[in-house]
Amino acid sequence: MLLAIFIIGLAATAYVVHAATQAATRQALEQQADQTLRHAKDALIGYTLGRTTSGERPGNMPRPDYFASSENPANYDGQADSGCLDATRANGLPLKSAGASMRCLGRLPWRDIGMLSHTATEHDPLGEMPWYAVSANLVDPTCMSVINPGILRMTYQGYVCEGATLPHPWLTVRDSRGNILSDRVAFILILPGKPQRDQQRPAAGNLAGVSHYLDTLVVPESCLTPCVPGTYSNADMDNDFIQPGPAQSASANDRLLYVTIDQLLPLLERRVAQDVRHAINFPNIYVAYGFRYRPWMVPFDNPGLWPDHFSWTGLQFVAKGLIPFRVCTSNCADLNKVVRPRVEVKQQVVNASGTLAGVDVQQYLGYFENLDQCTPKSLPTSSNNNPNFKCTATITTGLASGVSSRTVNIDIIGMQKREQFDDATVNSHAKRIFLSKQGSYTVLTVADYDAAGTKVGDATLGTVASATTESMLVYQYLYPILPQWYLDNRWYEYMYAALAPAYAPGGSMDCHQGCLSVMQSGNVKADQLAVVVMSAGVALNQTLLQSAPAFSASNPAQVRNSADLSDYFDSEFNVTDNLLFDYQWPATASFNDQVVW
Ligand SMILES: [Ca+2]
Ligand SMILES: [Ca+2]
Ligand SMILES: [Ca+2]
Ligand SMILES: [Ca+2]
Repeated sequence: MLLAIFIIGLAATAYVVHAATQAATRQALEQQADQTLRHAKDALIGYTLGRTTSGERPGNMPRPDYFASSENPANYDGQADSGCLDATRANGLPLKSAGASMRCLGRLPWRDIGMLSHTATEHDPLGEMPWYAVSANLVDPTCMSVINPGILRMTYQGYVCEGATLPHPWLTVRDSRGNILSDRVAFILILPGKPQRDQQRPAAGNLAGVSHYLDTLVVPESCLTPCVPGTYSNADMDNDFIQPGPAQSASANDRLLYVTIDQLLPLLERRVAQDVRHAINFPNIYVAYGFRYRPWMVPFDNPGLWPDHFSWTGLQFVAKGLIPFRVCTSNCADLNKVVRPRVEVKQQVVNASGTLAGVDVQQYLGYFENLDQCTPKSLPTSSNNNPNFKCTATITTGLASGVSSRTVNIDIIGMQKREQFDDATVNSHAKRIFLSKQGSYTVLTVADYDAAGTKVGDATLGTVASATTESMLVYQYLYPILPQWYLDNRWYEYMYAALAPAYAPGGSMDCHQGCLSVMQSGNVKADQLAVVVMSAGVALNQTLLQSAPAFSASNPAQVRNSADLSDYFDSEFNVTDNLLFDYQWPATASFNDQVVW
């Protein structure tokens, strides 16, 4: 009897231990699955925020990877394929890259998004590699030609390209009883899990399509309310997805993680604001030229009139306002060079001796231009001063026999400056300063030295004879450089910047003269700032400045485009003329200004 009780007790303990082990194993697998999904989500967001190479833009999402006949051979290689599924065809193939029936649902292009640690095989029998559904709005730049916060107020009313409405719907995700969790989903990651019912995933030959990974779920008429009875499939290309519950895992085991466009867009907006801040701060790299102050902004105007209205700004500059910019698509590093001397000598008097006799001394003028080794002794800031430019270099290769080093100096003193401004247009927002020769000056000296340091030859390009054109040209770009996608996607309609008095052109760079501060919930979050960039976010129904009951979705507080700052920014600090700015993250229904510094 005792023995029997002991055995029963042992069996019961074993059962409890077994059940506990099973539960722990299941929990560990679920945690692993969620980690895979989160990892994929982070990689996807990082990828889309970083799409800045030529022809791309932040916000474009990758297309999925299919077992597609357009590839040779068809494969699941982790790379995006040339289009998306076609909902008008039974298996969705062949792929299409435009049109109303485009459905972007396939295997995660893990290789493209840099998720290199993944080990799932191409046929993935255990369903460890996420599938990926993305709204066609984010993979169709021809139709969705602009991605900026304005798309959050656009609705889908049928397939229209480049209109005032969305070309494609956002995706819908439902809970296990068919209730809509969100119908504004940008993308979904779906871990398929092991095969269900008659799903088959052969290792060779024709690898299986979406219906062998993603499941169908029936929500019965007898479902617990609130619920929406029906048959839901994650494989049927209807932009509508369902998350099976734990109780349904015997028939449907897909595991979903989704990101709405309302979550994705603020990340994108913050990234762009950071790019703008970086562009405004370009003088930072010219500290050696004494050029640390930041460029002026231009007066706030109706941003919807930009960029055509850019020229209206003429030469008006202010410390707070819209951001004048210059678009650059290639060789961008060359555009904001503060000083770029180009010496154009019409006649020269060369006196050369020793090893330099007979050498074409004038070639060194071009040498300095290429190496950009000129340093101004005084940076021109007014129209009548006389800046002095000086360049020095030592050359140790390609020299004559017996010469160990050759020093080259350009020293031009007493240049007379006159300014000329380019017309401000979309493609050229530059200030140029021309320096004209006046009189005769020492321009170039060259000297050769042997190994012992003894001078063995020298040359002087002693004077610049009278010439009718400028003999020296200095480019001094004042506008931040921003990429083509910034212009094309009209981000300038959202961006606004403030410049601390201490860092405005000519400022002391001493915060006693006035710097900027960012506040969070009444406390200082950051101070002593030279520049603050704000992005307005999408127009809100109510703001901290304009709240209920006067304002609502049908009578929104903010209407764009507008010449009124309170149609863009949402708090007292952010619209008034002071040195303080309000920051909140994440955004709320009444405050969505993004502030970066
Ligand atoms: Ca493929
Ligand atoms: Ca599944
Ligand atoms: Ca569906
Ligand atoms: Ca706002």
